[in-house]
Amino acid sequence: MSERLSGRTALVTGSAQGIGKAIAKRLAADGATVVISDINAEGAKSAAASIGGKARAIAADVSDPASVKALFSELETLGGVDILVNNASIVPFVAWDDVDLDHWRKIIDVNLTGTFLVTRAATDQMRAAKKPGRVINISSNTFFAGTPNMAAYVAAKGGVIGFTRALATELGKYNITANAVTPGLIESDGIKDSPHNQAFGFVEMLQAMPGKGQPEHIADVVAFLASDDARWITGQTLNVDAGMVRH
Ligand code: NAD
Ligand code: 4PL
Repeated sequence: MSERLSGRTALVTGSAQGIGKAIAKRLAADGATVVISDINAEGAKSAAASIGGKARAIAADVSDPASVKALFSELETLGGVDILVNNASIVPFVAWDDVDLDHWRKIIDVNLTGTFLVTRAATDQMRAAKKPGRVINISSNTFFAGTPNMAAYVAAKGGVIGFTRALATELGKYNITANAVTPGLIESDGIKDSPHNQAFGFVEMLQAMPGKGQPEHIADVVAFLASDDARWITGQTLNVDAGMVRH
């Protein structure tokens, strides 16, 4: 087993289940100490227990500034973070006629503002410690495809890509890179329990390669972006969807 991330601490938000959990597992396999953070405290604990070793759980709501502050006070006692993966998100399936201001605000708050809040705290900590750092933001290929039933989500995920580009510019001089990953439809825990689960047939028809996207397909790419091999990549958006969209 490769130990390319040994000595590094990674925070993965929204990692009690799904893609985030697979990312945490893969970073731990590469030797990182991983912090599983999620609004679901019990889920975070069991995910950390399932990974074992150097994994630990700290509950937090990425959209709540006080909760993010508490998370980073606790992370400070662990020596801070080297790798941040902004993965926490609500993945809605809401018909356009039901997209009202409350829904819009909630999705922007968690999926875009949550990414800002956690990134603000993490990169301030990296800079104070004079450590090189990695920020990896999980966006979505729905930003390219304009996927139906998720207008607020698509807007938030586009915002995440824009933020990533600006962040790369702001933080390059501190040796902190910022990149985004855009998964296509992935058979995660959340997707299996949602109407999106019905879309695999259609999505597979558009993919260049057959098969259902799995959390590990994303986790392996995130681990590469977190590794030294990716040290000259910043401000980029890496699309990981078996060729469903080509941009
Ligand atoms: P999921 O619903 O299975 O897991 C999301 C996790 O985020 C859950 O554990 C949930 O509790 C947590 N979460 C939600 N709100 C939170 C908050 N305010 N604070 C902290 N944690 C919170 O989702 P998934 O399918 O694994 O998606 C993971 C990421 O990948 C998301 O950013 C999603 O937008 C993105 N993505 C998913 C797909 C897909 O098809 N599964 C495709 C493209 C992008
Ligand atoms: C192609 O990010 O990328 C459904 C649900 N279909 O959340 C996503 C595709 C969904 C996606 C996504």
